[in-house]
Amino acid sequence: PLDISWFTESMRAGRPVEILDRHKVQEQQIDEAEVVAFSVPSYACLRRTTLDNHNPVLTDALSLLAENAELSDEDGRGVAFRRAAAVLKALPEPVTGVTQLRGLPCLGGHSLRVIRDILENGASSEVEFTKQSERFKALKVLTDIFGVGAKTAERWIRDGIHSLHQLQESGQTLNRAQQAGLEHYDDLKQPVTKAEADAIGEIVEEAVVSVLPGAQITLIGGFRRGKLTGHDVDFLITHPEEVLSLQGFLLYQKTTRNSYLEAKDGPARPASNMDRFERCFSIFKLADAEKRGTKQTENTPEDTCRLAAHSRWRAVRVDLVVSPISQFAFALLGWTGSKLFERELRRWAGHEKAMSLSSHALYDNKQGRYLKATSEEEIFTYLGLEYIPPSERNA
Ligand code: DCT
Ligand code: MG
Repeated sequence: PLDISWFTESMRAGRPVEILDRHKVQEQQIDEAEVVAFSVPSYACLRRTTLDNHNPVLTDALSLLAENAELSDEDGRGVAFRRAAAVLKALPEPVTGVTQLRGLPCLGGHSLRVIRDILENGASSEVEFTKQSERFKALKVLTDIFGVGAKTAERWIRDGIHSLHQLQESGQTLNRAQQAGLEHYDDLKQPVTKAEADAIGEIVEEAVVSVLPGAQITLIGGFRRGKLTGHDVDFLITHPEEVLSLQGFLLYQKTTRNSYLEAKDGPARPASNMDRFERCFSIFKLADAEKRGTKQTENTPEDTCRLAAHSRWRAVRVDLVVSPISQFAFALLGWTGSKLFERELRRWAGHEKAMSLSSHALYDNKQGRYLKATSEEEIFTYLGLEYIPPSERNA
């Protein structure tokens, strides 16, 4: 009989991928000796996914279809493509034929068709068609505006607006976020570098600590997972209620209050999708590197005008999340990402452990109580998972 202990062992250990090497296969005299098979656990939170992706062409194609589905209000299809892409990201080497994918989880007929198309013809007709489609291009351009979601873009497209120029000419009323988004469109489309993230981190830290001595500022999101660029910079600030004194640095800000009350709220899963942190989506004004050399102090309105007129700076999306100390570990785990890794953690908690995990707390449905944690490691332990460091959460 086929010895699969290597597989069950790695499943138990939560180890990602075990490659069935050719020699082992030949020893076992399996017919498909030429096929290198992969195996991957189906929950992304059982896998270690680094940034070292061996199948970028395939994962880019599936991610594009995921994005198109998400922009078209087809979240189910979006998640299916995201899961398929994430499985390929976890493979230890490039896929060369679809037979290698036999038995892998999360690869439905649709995703397999796309993969086969690319492996056999060099491209997927569906992906190429989507990329060229006027609708997809318009959805992309419009949702790239800070403050514009899929629903708004959809409405504008129905009104015949497909480009920024048409939007500006249309006389549509834009809210403050969208006005700022349009104004800084080109800047915000430029990826943010780690150096820029660090520079912003220093400014945020100084501002926060001056108001809240002892506050903790942690870089979260993609940069915490080791990414070198991002679409924004995400920070977790551990302190309950104070308003940040970043006037002069923020070109746009919108804060939401933390309305989470453990005692009153019952299970951790919030009623709406929106996490109930005090949160500030902002557009940050970051001076060019040479300007940053000198210590930045708070800008007066005159400074801001002068800076705008004479010196060079760029706008950067900055997402500030504030959490009370008691929720720190949950916020850290919940905001480090990737989005799919987070989704899979919550699915694992709910389906396999009868627990509700959010960015605020972990609730054990069987015991009927909240489980306290002060570190991410403790939360993984409660969930019966091997600890996965941020750099391996890039599902
Ligand atoms: N997050 C999540 N679910 C969402 C949105 C966000 O779990 N619907 C979490 C996971 C990542 C973190 O918040 C920050 O979000 P983004 O900045 O959108 O993601 P990112 O991984 O930091 O990507 P990028 O590097 O492009 O900023
Ligand atoms: Mg981010």
